[in-house]
Amino acid sequence: MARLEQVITNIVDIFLDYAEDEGKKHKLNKDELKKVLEQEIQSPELKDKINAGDIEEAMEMLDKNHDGEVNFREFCRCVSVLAKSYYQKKTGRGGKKGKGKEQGDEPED
Ligand SMILES: [Ca+2]
Ligand SMILES: [Ca+2]
Repeated sequence: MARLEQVITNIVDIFLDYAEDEGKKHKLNKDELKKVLEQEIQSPELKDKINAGDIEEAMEMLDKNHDGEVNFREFCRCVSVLAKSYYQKKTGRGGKKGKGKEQGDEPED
């Protein structure tokens, strides 16, 4: 399978694996969320981004519609936050509002 396809199917499969564990089959409750964050994210930096150390705070941050659970849309947002944070770390971009170097307009990539 192509790399991006793998990523896509992984995101869906991981979500469902944990979401189907208990309660509503297509939502992560607090316990399920805790397990995903514990088992599927190892890097302390990424964990920090979503407050994975404190499940109450992580849930607060991810549960945008405040129903007490993380649905797939909310989970995708979480993955996206993590991907952006990794991207910033890797490229040094997109973090703060860019000052841009003095008139340096040459493309670098
Ligand atoms: Ca569930
Ligand atoms: Ca929710």
